[in-house]
Amino acid sequence: MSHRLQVIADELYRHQTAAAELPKLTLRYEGLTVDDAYEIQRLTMQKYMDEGARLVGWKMGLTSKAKQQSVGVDEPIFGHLLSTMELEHPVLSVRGLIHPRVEPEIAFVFRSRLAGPDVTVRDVWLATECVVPALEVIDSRYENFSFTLIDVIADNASSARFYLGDQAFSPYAFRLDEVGVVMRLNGNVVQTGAGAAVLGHPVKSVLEQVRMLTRYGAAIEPGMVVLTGGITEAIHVHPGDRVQIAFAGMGSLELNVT
Ligand code: 0L1
Ligand code: MG
Repeated sequence: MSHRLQVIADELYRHQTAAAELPKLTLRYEGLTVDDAYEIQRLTMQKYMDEGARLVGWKMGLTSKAKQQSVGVDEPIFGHLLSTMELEHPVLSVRGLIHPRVEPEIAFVFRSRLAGPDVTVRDVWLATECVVPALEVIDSRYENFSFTLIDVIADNASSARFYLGDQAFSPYAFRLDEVGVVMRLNGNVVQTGAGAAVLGHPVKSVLEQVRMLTRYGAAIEPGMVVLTGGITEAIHVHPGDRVQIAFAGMGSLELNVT
């Protein structure tokens, strides 16, 4: 393990836990690669796990064309989901966050392990226990939410919090690419979208997740959750805001921001 990557991971951990912005790593450290960025992410997450957090799943990011274009890439990224990031109730405290944004997602929960380069869509369905309406709170630790691909991977793909709805659904109940989503902020419609925004179909995002994890020697383990990616753009939230997300056929989530 490179000393330089550990130094960067320590710096990111300090900024994440202090909710303090930092300038892009790529402005200050030359020659960082995508593999370096995933190693920085892993080392940073390991520090939380050393403090008692558990790895409960993975998140896919940059899964829509719009988001990929905004960062100038044509591939998704992934991050860790830790037990300390999960909201038990749909209440988001902005304490400990810098400039949080909320996005609607479809989560998969797994009954069996998925690993290896040859996993197929059929394997994903067979391994899936249920799907759940979800939301992710992203909070880039970089100044002005400005970063390159390498910066955002190192910063755990901007993930900060997540919430899973109470009601789980069979993955066979309806077409996930046709699930329509309407997001309201304080009663006003601010975003609309459909599951197809996520790499054409959220199941493809899980497949991509397994392939990327395989490259880094990891897997989807039984009981894990995967957030498949934002169905709409993320919206900025502030104390006092109320976010309602209606998932057609999957019920609604309501998040109060304090
Ligand atoms: O979950 C996501 O797609 C976010 C990935 C990072 C990009 C951002 O922070 O906007
Ligand atoms: Mg997301």
